[in-house]
Parts: sequence; C-alpha cells; structure tokens
Amino acid sequence: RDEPIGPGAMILRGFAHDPAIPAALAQVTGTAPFRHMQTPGGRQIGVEMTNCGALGWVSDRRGYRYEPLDPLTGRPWPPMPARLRQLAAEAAARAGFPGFQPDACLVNRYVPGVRMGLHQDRDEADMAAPIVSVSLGLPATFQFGGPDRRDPVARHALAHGDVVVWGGPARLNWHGILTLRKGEHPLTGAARINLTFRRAR
Ligand code: MD3
Ligand code: FE
Repeated sequence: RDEPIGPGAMILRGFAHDPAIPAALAQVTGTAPFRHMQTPGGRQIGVEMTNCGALGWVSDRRGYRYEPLDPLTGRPWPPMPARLRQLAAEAAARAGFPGFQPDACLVNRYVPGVRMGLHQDRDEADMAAPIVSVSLGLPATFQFGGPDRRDPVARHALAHGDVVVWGGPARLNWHGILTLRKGEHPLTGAARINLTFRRAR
C-alpha cells in the first residue's frame, strides 16, 4: 500500500477510504462554495476551488496568497473538519512527518477537460511542513518532477481514496495534473476532488 515515488514523496493507496469524508466535504462546500478564481494575469483558473481551515489559498489580480476570509462571502473559511485534519496528520506521520498541524486545506474540483499545469507550491511560510493530498472521485494522472523545472517528469495514476504526502526534499518539486478524462463516480459524479492540507504560516 505504501508506494515511495521519490525522496520525501509517498503514495498511500486507499488511505482515505473513509465513509465520513463526503459529509465533511459537504459541510465545507455548503458554506464556501466552489468558484473559479482569476490569475494575476486576469485569466480564469480552470479548476474550481474553495478552502477550509484558518487560512485559504486565494488567487486574483493582486496575486497568490493565503487569506483568513473567503473573498466571496467576507466571512472566515469554514473550519477544517476534525476527521479530515486527523486523516492528514495520520498520513503525514506514516510517511515520516510526525506532528503535522495543517492550518489550510485547499479543495480543488476538476471536471473532464480541466487540467492543472506544472507548478511549484511556494506560497507557504513553513517549507519544513509537508503537503498532504487526498484524491476523491474520478481518477487522474499526476505529474511529478523535481525541484528544477527541467527535471524529468514521472506520471502516476491517482484513484479515489489515494493519499499522497510530499515533504523534505520533495517539497518544492514541480507537479501537475493531466487533463481529466470523462467518467462518472458514485461519490462525486463527473468530477475529481482533491484536498491539499498545508501549513501556510
Ligand atoms: C508535490 N493540486 O493544489 S495535489 C495544488 O490534484 C495541486 O489538485 C493537485 O497541485 C491536485 O497545488 C496535485 C498534489 C501536490 C500538492 C502539493 C505538492 C503535489 C505536490 C507540493 C510539492 C510537491
Ligand atoms: Fe500544487
């Protein structure tokens, strides 16, 4: 079940097969709905996003950053459901990062035709903490490179319930998601949902 994919990176297959997750997710998206954000260049991001936790990742004309308030409602992001926080901490510990205390969870929603191009996650203040991702719904192909943009990129299939942990030497690796293919999943319908747990400050 534990599948190391490079130094500091591990896939935990099926680690998030927990029947409590759908309700926890519905609690978040009921308060802070999915929305398209804008890039600083003024383009719309194809992936729909929302957040839970003390801080949420936001992109608009002013840039990328973490904010305590949802710009759509002006209210704090919904709390991180305790079960989700616990799942992320357990996954991090299993991958060699004990004591992970995420304060932000970015929730991404992909529908068929949508992708996330290769990028680095560098908006977090604490690069010592790992990032934990939980894949739900339709399968996707994850692209995983190295710390240099020119490093070779490997592909890994991610299915419903898979959890991936990145930290230490992998924390600034380039990564992305290939264009989502058509399909239906009993939990999410024609979509893939990814939760990324982060320590933003
Ligand atoms: C590797 N999300 O939200 S999660 C993102 O499936 C993001 O929605 C993708 O990339 C998704 O920023 C991939 C996997 C992920 C997240 C952070 C990483 C992989 C990472 C940070 C460093 C290295
Ligand atoms: Fe990322």
